[in-house]
Amino acid sequence: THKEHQWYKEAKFAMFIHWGLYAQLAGEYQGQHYWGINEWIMRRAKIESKDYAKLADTFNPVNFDADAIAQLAVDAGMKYVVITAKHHEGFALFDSKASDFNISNTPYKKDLIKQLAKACKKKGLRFGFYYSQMLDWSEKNGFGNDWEFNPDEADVQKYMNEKALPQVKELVTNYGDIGCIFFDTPGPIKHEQVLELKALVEKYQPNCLINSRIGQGLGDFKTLGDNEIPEEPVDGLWESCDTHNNTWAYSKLDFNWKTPKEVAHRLIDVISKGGNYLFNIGPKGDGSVPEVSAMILRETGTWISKYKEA
Ligand code: JFZ
Repeated sequence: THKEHQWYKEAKFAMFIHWGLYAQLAGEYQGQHYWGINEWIMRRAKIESKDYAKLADTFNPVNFDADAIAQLAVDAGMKYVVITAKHHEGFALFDSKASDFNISNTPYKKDLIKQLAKACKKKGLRFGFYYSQMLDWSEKNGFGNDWEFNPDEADVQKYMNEKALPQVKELVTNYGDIGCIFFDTPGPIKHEQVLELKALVEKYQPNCLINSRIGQGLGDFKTLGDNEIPEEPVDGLWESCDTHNNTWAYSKLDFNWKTPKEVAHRLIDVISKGGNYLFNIGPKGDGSVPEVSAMILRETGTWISKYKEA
């Protein structure tokens, strides 16, 4: 199937947003700080799902401002936004009928994906989402929680049928046009299951571009390894995804921010090889964007607009 993809080729620069219950922990659990990727804190601290689920009771990101985030993407010169609709923790940032472990069952209640999809549309940005279609540490039939469940007993097909497929269907039918989907870590999903997932997306969103991490070589564009910039140009549609510091999720202690110059250089490097640069922000537990991320993105936007005028 030929998909309309000129917008993607021309986009060059995009915003990745890693946000979930983990942002409240900000890299710390029971007094211990975990350096590195903090969206993995549930696994690194081996938190049992019933304890981790308590984070939903305190989730109330009153400082989340979808319009401000969309405007920040526009100011930075970005053309699309991809947000984690459900990461490996299993919590859905959208109102899902397929699993109660979602944002409507928190003090915040509101559907965050709906707000952001609307704000992006209003500002002329394409909207996409990240979805962890197999790794799910809150489900015994999901994959990856070997500190609480027995991996040999995981019924992968049951997980797909009861959570992943229904949630992806909700995401591709309830939030308007979806420009792209960033699936992640296909793991042991079989060929026919990947075909089923791809067919579901394309039934409702025929032009939605799907990344290579759907698995089995069935993606429309290639997602390189995290923070990977290729040595040589890469053929076809592709994307490099980059953290701003050392973690996708917010960390209260990781100050190793890339400078505007580093961001601009990595952006130009990726563009020169024909790809898109998907640059990440990790909002705090209260929904606000770390001040340094916002400042550096605005600086990068200023740099790009000067470069374009030159
Ligand atoms: C995955 C996630 O585990 C991580 O939390 C983050 O969301 C990142 C964007 O994606 O991590 C990966 C997945 C695949 C590769 C590297 C990191 N890879 O194929 O090199």
